[in-house]
Amino acid sequence: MRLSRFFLPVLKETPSEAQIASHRLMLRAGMIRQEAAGIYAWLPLGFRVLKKIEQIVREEQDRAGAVEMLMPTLQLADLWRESGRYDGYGEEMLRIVDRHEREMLYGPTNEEMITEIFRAYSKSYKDLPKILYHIQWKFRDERRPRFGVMRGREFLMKDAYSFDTDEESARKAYNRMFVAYLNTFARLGLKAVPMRADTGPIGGDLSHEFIILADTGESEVFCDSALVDMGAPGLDVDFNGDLQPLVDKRTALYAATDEMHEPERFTSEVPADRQLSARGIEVGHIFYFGTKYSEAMNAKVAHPDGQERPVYMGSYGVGVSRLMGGIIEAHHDEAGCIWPESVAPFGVGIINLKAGDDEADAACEKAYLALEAAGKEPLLDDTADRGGAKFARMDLIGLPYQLIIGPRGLKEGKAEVKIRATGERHELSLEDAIARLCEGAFS
Ligand code: 5CA
Repeated sequence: MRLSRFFLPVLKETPSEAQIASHRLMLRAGMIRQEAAGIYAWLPLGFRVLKKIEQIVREEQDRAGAVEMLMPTLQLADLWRESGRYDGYGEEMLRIVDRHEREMLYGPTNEEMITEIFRAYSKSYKDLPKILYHIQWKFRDERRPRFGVMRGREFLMKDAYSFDTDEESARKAYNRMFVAYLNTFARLGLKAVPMRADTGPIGGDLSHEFIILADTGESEVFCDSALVDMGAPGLDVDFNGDLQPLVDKRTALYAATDEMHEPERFTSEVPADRQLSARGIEVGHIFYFGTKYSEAMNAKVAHPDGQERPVYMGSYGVGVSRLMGGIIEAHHDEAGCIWPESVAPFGVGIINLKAGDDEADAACEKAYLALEAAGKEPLLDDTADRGGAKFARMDLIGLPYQLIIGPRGLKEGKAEVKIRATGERHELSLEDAIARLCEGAFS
């Protein structure tokens, strides 16, 4: 992409309404624009990151054996009357009436709809187990939308739903999602800690929130610090094998959100130097709720003995749009964002220090085409702005690598590579710089 053609409305001033770094940086770097309280337009730079996050979430769901589909945002109120949640959900639900006076709502979650779809087609134990998911916009009329995309009213969620014949098999689905989440968040450059959590309006008796630690997080959490540095299981884990040991290894250590916190257990079980009480951002939440919805909505399958019984279910959410705020909270400095390579909107920023100079233009063009062909998604700053403005903007948008090309360096055949995360600079021949960036040699 050439910056002269792109749409990157960078703000000079720090917007006064933004209280946390990720919100400030997303506004300043022209990633989002607020259209109403808690409702955002995703500008091109932000949209690119959102798509990358979404894709990683998708790949790890697929790897764990979940199957993607897409359900609508609008739902019939009657569906929610079947489960008994229509009245109980309260003011957070955005209720809509269509031209035929039919009561509808903008979905805050999809347990009812997926249960309705499942029961329409699946009648036998032979159809199970199944995990279905979609990545779709949700609406919750939060009383206090704040911190930008962290607590929005309209937000993008991945929600998966599992269907099993019994509790033991449902537990395996829960474990699959548990492990998939650890791998997902690690790929996004995050250390997410699974914590025992309250089930709230989703219901059920087993639930974990996945929390990334950040001072600006909305949740208060308590955990054994050893959990924070425990790595993810890794992409080679066998999802058909026994995942229980991987889950047990993590759930054996104390970790709880404030609703589930037991101060006495915490101080007696966790060695004093590992007692971590901190704030965190909830980026995922998984629930096992057995037959809560299947019983209410009559979603049954015939078992081998010919008896029909309600299916055992769980639901598994990831806050896809919230993750973008979470990633920035974890990866930024005074100058701007520092994207992990896996979600960076572009891979390399090429700065032409003198657009209009034939030699500089030709060198930038050469680098641009080579990086583009190598799949590195370059962003070429070919604007007429001053060098200082270009450096500041490139730091602000936080691409992992910068390739700086100007007439002075070119006289000696040189260009500069800057690593955004460390500030490290390498002076190289233009050819070497291009070749090494194409190879990913600085990763
Ligand atoms: N049906 C279940 C799981 S699929 C469910 O809705 N779970 S949830 O309520 O915990 O939401 C799942 C995830 O969505 C949360 O972990 C959080 O990361 C994200 N989320 C929830 N509310 C918001 C919000 N207002 N703004 C941004 N993200 C949100």
